[in-house]
Amino acid sequence: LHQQARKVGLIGAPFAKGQQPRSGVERGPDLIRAAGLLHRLQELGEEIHDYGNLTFEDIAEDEPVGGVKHVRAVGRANQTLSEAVRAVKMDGRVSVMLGGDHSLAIGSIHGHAAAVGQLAVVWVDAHADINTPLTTPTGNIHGQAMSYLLHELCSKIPTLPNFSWIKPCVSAKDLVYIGLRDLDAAEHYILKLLGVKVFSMTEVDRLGIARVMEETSEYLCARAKKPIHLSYDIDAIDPSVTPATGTPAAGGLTYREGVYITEHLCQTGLLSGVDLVEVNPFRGQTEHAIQSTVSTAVDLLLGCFGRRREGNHPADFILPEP
Ligand code: HAR
Ligand code: MN
Ligand code: MN
Repeated sequence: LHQQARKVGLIGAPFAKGQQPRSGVERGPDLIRAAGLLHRLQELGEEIHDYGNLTFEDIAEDEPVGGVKHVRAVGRANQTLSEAVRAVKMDGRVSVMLGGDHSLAIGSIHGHAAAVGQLAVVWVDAHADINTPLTTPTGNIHGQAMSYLLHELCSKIPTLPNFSWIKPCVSAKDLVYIGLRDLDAAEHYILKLLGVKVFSMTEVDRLGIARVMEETSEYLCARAKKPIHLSYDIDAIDPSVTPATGTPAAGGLTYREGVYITEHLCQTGLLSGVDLVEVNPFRGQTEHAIQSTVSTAVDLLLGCFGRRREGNHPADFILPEP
């Protein structure tokens, strides 16, 4: 019943330049820590090391490139993050990256793959974040992260300053999306073109989350059991539960569906890297709205590391005798 203790490495990435102006999402890592994440992971028996927050270089001249914003800063920040995640993986730990905005998935997934080789990626999000720099309607790189990582899209990606270190490292067949409900036409076209496995909110409604997760793990493990990278955007959850995020989208996952995803992936024993991104306290209207968002983020992470709603107990639990 009790999961084997894992070694976990926590990286804070207080970075906001993948997402328009500087606007609060850089507070995510400290807020999630302040909600007791480390202590609660330790209670689950995990051996956790906090590598602290990364510091990111300020780049003075960072004019948009073909409409894409903060290209140089995002490129450099993700290079730093990629190295940090790679080091955590080399230490034999499951990497946990607290964002920051979702552009950070570029570095997190890149560094994970650099350490362990081929990955399966489970991307839980209202959005597909697969615009290319040439299709982006906003210029925000958090809406493009996956496009830089896929082998199948590399011919569609122009040369960008500070992006030359990126090597595409994920195959379209090793990617599963869950929770989608707000896509641009180009994104929808790309997903169909590449035949990416998608469980949009429609499939969650039709199949139920248990079947979605069974099909996800069957699909990803059909060929080989690759280590799983879970990239969890808090906006996948319904904004009634997690309102403090930059681009909320109605009709999201319930708290229970959101947690079920993490419980299921934990039980595969293949979870090797996790991102928890887009928690933005400045977007919460009330203190309660912020707390609900942050505590949900913590519960999602706990689900990844063995917390069960049925309860848990340590492997060496001894019942006291009178
Ligand atoms: N699709 C839009 C874009 O490319 C919006 C992206 C949304 N923001 C996110 N991503 N939080 O998950 O800009
Ligand atoms: Mn996202
Ligand atoms: Mn999103």
